[in-house]
Amino acid sequence: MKKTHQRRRRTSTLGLVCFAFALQLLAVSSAKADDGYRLWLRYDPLPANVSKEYRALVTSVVVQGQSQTLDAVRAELVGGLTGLLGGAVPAALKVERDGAVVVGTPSNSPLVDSLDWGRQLAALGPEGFRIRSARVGGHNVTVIASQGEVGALYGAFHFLRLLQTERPINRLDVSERPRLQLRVLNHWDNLDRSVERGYAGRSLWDWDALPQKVDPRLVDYARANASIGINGSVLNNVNSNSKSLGADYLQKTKAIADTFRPYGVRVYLSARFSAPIELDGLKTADPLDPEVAAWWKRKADEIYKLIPDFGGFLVKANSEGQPGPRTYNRDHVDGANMLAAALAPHKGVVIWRAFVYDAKPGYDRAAAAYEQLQPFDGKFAPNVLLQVKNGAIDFQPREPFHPLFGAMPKTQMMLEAQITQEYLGHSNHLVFLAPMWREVLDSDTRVKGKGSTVSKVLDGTLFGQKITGMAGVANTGTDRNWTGHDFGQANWYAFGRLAWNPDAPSKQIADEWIKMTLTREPKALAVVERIMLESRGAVVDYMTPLGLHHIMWGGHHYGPAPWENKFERADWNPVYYHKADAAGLGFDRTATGSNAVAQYSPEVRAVFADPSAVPEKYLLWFQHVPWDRRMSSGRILWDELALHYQRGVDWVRAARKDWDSLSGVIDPERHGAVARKLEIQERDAVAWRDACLLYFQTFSKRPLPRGVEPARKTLEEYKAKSLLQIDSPDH
Ligand code: GCW
Repeated sequence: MKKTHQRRRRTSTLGLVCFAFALQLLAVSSAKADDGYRLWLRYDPLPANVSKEYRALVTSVVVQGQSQTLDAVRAELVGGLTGLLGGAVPAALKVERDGAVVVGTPSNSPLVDSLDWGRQLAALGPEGFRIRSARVGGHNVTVIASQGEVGALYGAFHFLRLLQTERPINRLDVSERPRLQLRVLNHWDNLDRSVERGYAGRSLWDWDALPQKVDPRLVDYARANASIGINGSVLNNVNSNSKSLGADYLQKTKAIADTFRPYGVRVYLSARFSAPIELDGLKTADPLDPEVAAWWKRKADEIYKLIPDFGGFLVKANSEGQPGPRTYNRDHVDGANMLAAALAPHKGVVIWRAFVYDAKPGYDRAAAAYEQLQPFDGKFAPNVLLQVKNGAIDFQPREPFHPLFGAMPKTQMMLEAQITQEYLGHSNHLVFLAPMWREVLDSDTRVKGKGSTVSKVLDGTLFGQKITGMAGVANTGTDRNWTGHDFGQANWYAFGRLAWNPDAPSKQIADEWIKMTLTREPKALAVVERIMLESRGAVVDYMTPLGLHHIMWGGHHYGPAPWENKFERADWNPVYYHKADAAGLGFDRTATGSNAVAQYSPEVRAVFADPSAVPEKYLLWFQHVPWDRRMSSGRILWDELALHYQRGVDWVRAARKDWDSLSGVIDPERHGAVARKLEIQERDAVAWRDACLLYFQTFSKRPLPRGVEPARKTLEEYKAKSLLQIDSPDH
């Protein structure tokens, strides 16, 4: 009896010691833990030797003038610099010593005005800025100046980025202006706070609590956007509910717009074409009906009374069941121009989506948007932009550039990129999307000779369009780290940087983001950068190599299902896209097939249609080729395909090892979270390889080449459950 008691006492002492130790551990690790909320605006202290140098150059923040935007500039700089330099950098009213950071516009800052930079600043526009090391009042200072307050804010973020990325700031002479005007996030957020294709929690907009209560998080959302130059946000899903345009919801939207305004983020709404019927009982939404046009005019007036800087309407018309002008036997121009007329007096724009395709038997979906819209070139009103997805199908891991780019020289065209990873492993896969967007932006349409790149179509260099822009379907939600996967933040960041400068290199974007967000330790930086830059190629390898596309599972598009053929619409089924048969694989879009290649300029068409010239990365997108077609490696198609899948799997395994090696460098919370996601990514990559190869093998009837691992499960097993139905730590 006594013995037992003693033993128990000993155990409990041991227990206490363990508990204390655990507490200590927790204290140590939680000091370093990071939940990712701060994104790339962390402002943790720089290494002592670095901050010492900066300290001499940065001693105070002088923002003259008063406005919400200027308050934001002051707060960001004081907070950011104080954090980075590990000691107070106070706000001051005037330049009292060396190291002042003077920020403002000529009209709100006498100091900036005294520099006489009016001409240069005018050339950079209200969103552009100039940062220069200068002498003011006998002191060495840094001046951040712009014609507009938002430009000054952008300049402040740029300056902070220089410090965050440890760049020299002693002899600054920077001039920047955004290359595209509308740099807009598209939120596919529904009014019930679900997010279509959202994988990071719920919608950030709490419609029930609005307008009385505005979540303070929305300020951080706006700050984050401003820090990368995003200046617009379409709040609601393009599959839209007319309620968003009702009087009560407009009050809520106004509250959001008021919150975003100091940060230069303008609010837009997706407009449901049938809203006049649904909200006010009109008999029709026919765009040529005068009552309908008058209704939209009144609606626009109502909106601008509440939100004077409202951006405009985004419209998904006559696509996937959405109403539109064609419902009334009118065309896209009738619809877009009617809305444009309502917005024009207020300087608003209509962003008309080009994602349109019909359910016609035997046609090629990839050719549909061009067929429907290209004939309208030159017919759209001056305040209409056509928003075109990067490729002709739908945000696949790889698509050749959309044939509409370059094909409508008299139409203002925006690019629609998808930041959220609908087809790229949701928020489970680490995929850095900048290289994918670069591929499209750098694609040469050849319409005006060599060098007629998509980025030149977009920024107006090629055709001189007046309004330019780029949209990104957002990946944000209420998850503490905003994007579900910590690396999803990098895609939000990359979108902003590319919309600002469509020629920005992926490596530079990755480098900035890593330094600001994860680590500046050189070895770790190099490892993470390599993982990021390779990741998109890897996802293409293990999902859809050599031009395959749209072979994802069901409606959720997660995981492989190349066998799927159950949707009543042919073009929603994977078998429609890969066309595997005993003879070979791939969609024939040449003259012997759908001839969609004809939509490209003659030079591009000649390449895509030529079996010996088409880049192998697009081979199965454009051509149906035999299983034993010789590839540039000397291998036959089947072997090459199998080896690509294997290479994708191998990459994920290597990335996991590399990531594990960083465990001491990156805070444990984010390191652990990413490691768990990479585990899922490996599981998924294996499933993709196995399921696709097992299935395609039923046609190719060939053995797996050497170096490709045998499948883990049978084809039947892979067909039985989607990856979303299989338990995994996080999904
Ligand atoms: O990518 C597809 C998605 C739909 C989306 C549609 C579109 C908003 O599967 O969820 O709807 O495209 O872009 O309109």
